[in-house]
Amino acid sequence: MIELYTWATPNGRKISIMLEECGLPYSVHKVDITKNQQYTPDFLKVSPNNKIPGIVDTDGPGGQPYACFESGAILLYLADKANRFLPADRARRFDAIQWLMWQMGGFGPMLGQTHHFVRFASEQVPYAIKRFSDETRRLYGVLDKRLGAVEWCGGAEYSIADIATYPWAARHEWHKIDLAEFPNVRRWYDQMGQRPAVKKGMSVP
Ligand SMILES: N[C@@H](CCC(=O)N[C@@H](CS)C(=O)NCC(=O)O)C(=O)O
Repeated sequence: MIELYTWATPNGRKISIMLEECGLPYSVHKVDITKNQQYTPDFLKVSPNNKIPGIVDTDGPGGQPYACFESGAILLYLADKANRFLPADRARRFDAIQWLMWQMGGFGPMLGQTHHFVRFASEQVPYAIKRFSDETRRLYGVLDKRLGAVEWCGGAEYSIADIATYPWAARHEWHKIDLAEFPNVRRWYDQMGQRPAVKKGMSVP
């Protein structure tokens, strides 16, 4: 059983989508980050960086419970456990891992900063809004080029790179991106949205 500690955010939903795709049994523990529940001592044992998502696999390596934090590491852990959504071929596997890292390092943190300065900041900071909005748009351009060349983010196969990227693209209205300007992203986004596991995972918690 996977104990999933999560909230209704893109990073949390990566993991619920993955668990649905893999058909792994899991139970959901809500960590309300608007009420600072990410700082409770019990949650910090799972995720010492006080951020969701985190998991505990009650049947981890050696049959022992195993805790894991950082959504990219959790996706790799679950892909390894289920032997799914990461190609066996080494070149293809590392293609998928590269795009997973691209999401973790760029198409996530930068979009998150755009959300902060466009939607939540207590004061208008035009420099920051421009900096992060420009970077968001640049990243959509990179993704659009990639998806014009291959079907899925990682290459020919659906992988954890797609699962990591989709919940962030699903917030395109928050970062004021019109998908009509990125037709290859639009094609991929619609394909992703039709997958039953994606639909289910996006509604957790
Ligand atoms: N790099 C981390 C980022 C996780 C993250 O930013 N989580 C946010 C919600 S999407 C959070 O828990 N924020 C609470 C806080 O910053 O206190 C990952 O991918 O798991």
